[in-house]
Amino acid sequence: ARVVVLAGGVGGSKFVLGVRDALRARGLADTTAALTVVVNTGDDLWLSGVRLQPDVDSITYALAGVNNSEQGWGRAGDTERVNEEIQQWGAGWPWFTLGDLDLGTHLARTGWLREGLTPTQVLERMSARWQLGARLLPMTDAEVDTIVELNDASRMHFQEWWTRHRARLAPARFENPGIDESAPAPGVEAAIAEADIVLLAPSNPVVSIGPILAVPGMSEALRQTSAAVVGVSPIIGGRVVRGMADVCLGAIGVQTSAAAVAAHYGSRADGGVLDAWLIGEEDSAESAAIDDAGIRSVVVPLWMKDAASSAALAEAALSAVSI
Ligand code: GDP
Ligand code: FO1
Ligand code: CA
Repeated sequence: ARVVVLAGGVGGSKFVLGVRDALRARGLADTTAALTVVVNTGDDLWLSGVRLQPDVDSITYALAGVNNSEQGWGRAGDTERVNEEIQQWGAGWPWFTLGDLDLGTHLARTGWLREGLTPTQVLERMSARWQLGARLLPMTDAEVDTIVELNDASRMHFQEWWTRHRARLAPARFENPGIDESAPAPGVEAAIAEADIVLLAPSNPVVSIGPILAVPGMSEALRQTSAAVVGVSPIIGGRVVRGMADVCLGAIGVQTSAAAVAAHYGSRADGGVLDAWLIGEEDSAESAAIDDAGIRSVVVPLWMKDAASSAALAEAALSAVSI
């Protein structure tokens, strides 16, 4: 089976680990050729002269088994010596920590970008260090950081809004400057076209899946593929289980419910991107509304609390259609 997953950081990486395990359980010894992950690069940023790609790194580190799983970003066992020095210089952001090992990644990446490699080529190089069991592609090679506009029309980088202000400043809207002129990274459209199934990870619908779908050509690729498109709800029991995705949803006028997010993505039969939508038992009362919107709802346990539950969720997504 050729599987494509669209994914952000924390929810994305837990789900992608589950998909890799589910494919292995189906008897695929080497999952690299079978599993392509299209990763959100909308929350990337320049800081202290280096390019950060939080979601790309979360997924890479998680697949390599070197991630800090409590934190959800960064490396396990990292130290902060260089960060303290950056702060002493008054550089960087006092509310944003760059771990020493993590900085090694950013320096390597930035060096390669400066030498002229594209983000796709850089990610290919970085993927080669470990046996990831997946091919990772950035959603686009263009730089399309996310900017948050507040009600008073002031603007700031998404990372400042999210990590410094913890999403407590009401957002009026999210923008990805340059995204309208961007294109899917090389290989993305072909992977979607040739897939047997495309999965939307339970990632933030606004700032993780949103930017991926906003890359011109991406939604069309999802609508045109002969593969089924199956999404997994990041909302369980009417709540975001972690993070501040509810604040993001509010800014685009979408309720924090499994059915509202499904309706936001829309039915593929009706100009949207979904054929099926996995929701939790907690939200099973919303099944009818989802089915009525032309999206087949499937009720499964949605909690990814360990490797086994993540793999079970991924297997449920894979078997939501016959592949
Ligand atoms: P980020 O880029 O690090 O913010 O991570 P993502 O966008 O990939 O995922 C964040 C979302 O993951 C959150 O909004 C949660 O709703 C969702 N999430 C986290 N843990 C779980 C889980 O165990 N199950 C499900 N279904 N969703 C989860
Ligand atoms: N998130 C934080 O809440 N605080 C941090 O200091 C922080 C540092 C950081 C460094 C590198 C990286 O790749 C990610 C980092 N994150 C940090 C996480 C991250 O930026 C956000 O959680 C996501 O972008 C939101 O999706
Ligand atoms: Ca993210």
